[in-house]
Amino acid sequence: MRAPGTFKALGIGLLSGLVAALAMTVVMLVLRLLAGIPLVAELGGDRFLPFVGVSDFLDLLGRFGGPIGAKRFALISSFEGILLTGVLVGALYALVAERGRLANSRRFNVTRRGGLFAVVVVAAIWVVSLALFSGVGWPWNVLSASFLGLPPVWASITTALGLLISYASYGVVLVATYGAITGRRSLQRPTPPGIPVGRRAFLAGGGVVILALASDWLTGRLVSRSVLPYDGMEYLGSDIQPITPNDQFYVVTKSIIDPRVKKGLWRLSIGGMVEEPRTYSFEELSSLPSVEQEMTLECISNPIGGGLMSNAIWEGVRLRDMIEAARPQSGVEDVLFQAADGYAHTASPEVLTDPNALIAYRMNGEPLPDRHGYPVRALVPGYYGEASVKWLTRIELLDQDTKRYYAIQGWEAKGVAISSRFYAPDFGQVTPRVGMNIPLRGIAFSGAQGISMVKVSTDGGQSWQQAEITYTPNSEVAWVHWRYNWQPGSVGESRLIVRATDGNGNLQTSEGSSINPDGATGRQQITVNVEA
Ligand SMILES: Nc1nc2c(c(=O)[nH]1)N[C@H]1C(S)=C(S)[C@@H](COP(=O)(O)O)O[C@H]1N2
Ligand SMILES: [Mo]
Repeated sequence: MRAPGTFKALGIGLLSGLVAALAMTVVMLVLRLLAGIPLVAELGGDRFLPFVGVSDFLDLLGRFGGPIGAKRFALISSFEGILLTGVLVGALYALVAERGRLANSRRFNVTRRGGLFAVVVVAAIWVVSLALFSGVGWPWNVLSASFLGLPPVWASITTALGLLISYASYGVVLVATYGAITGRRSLQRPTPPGIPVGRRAFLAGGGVVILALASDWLTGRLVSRSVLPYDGMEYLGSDIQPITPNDQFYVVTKSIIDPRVKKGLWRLSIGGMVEEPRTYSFEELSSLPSVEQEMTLECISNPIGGGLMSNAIWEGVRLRDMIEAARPQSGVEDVLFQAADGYAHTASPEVLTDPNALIAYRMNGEPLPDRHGYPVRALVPGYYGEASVKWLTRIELLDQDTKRYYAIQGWEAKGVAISSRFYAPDFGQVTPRVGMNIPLRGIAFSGAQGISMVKVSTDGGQSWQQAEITYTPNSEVAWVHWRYNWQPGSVGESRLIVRATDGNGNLQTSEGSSINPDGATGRQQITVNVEA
């Protein structure tokens, strides 16, 4: 008997749910674009990706053809998930609202039961979100990300508020749309007065189209700011410069859309086990005595011969000086670097006294580019790039060993493996011939120990000749460039290998291991065919 009305109500509920979910999507996108409030996809990634082990993580990326495909999928599927949930909740709302309407019909467009249901659902989803994304019951808080660079406490508050506003916009639009379509009367009455339900539903369909277009446009704006065009960009080719130009410096980011920090809102705080916690504005930080220092960064996922390695001259304040000013307590076991994008990494306490550890704000004479951590990043020598936290907002001294993000996944080498590679010539362009003079060029890097020697073999490792160091950096924490003039003596296959020795006399290992999980080791080998 009630079936016809119930079906109609369900249909209107689904439609209203769709309108409301699209409206919420628009609100979320606007909050992300204008206020830097993380999207649910970003919060979810920060919360759960650290718990995916290195192998599963690499499998996952592989399934989407790499990080870029995976990030695009995450963004799109999260919005699909939101729409689906919104539509289903809309149907539930219809069922609840209609029951109330039968009990006390004809009073308002919103039945008391329906209104209560909407409030409870919005509140429940908000509370669940806060429980999931806050630090309550979790080792850390992911609400503290702010893509405008707000300090972590303010970021947590704005993210929590942003979620509430988003969810509330869903609730309000759902109730309003449902009420507007159904009108005052029970759906079981054959002809309610005013505009017929069908026509009102048609108008709501128009709302769907407009909101879908709006969210599509906003998504486009967001995607145009996303990391998709540059994530994982390598510095490769046969023309590797001693100092990598900023726009060619390799890039790795965990984010889908990197921060665009507003310098005026940004602060750097130093806290935890210190006598005098400090907070610096950008002006305060940049008025402290600064140093220029050359340093090479290499990603832990750089394979042998890969281009996830670059070198720059950085300017900034020594971490040591900033920590001294905050007067560290004794018993510090770990140092946490926390960032605006929700990323964090730790380094052991030696970093606090390392003269080469820098809080940097300039890169090759320019302000840090956005994608390299504007306005301020950490540079932690001797570690892979993951420790050099970009968009730095907080440094915390801790009394126990702690892991975050990539380290929880398992990417946690204690030191950088000694590495060397060839970059020239490009054997796709140059055919080696007997008697020709072929300058072999490359780089070598050891993390924090410098490079004392590079040797090259052109016979698959049977004999080794010393290469000439053609570029020596002004610090121990940057790469060298080398050259070896090769004159092929005979026709046929030649296997070229390079190996480096660090400043402490340690030889680059010949033992090959993949990047998973401690970074690649081994020696690059290139097989070329010598012609007559
Ligand atoms: N805030 C933040 N810092 C970060 C990352 C990140 O995703 N977010 N990625 C890390 C990783 S894995 C690497 S290899 C380096 C890369 O620095 P670059 O992009 O400036 O070359 O930044 C590190 N710092
Ligand atoms: Mo990395």
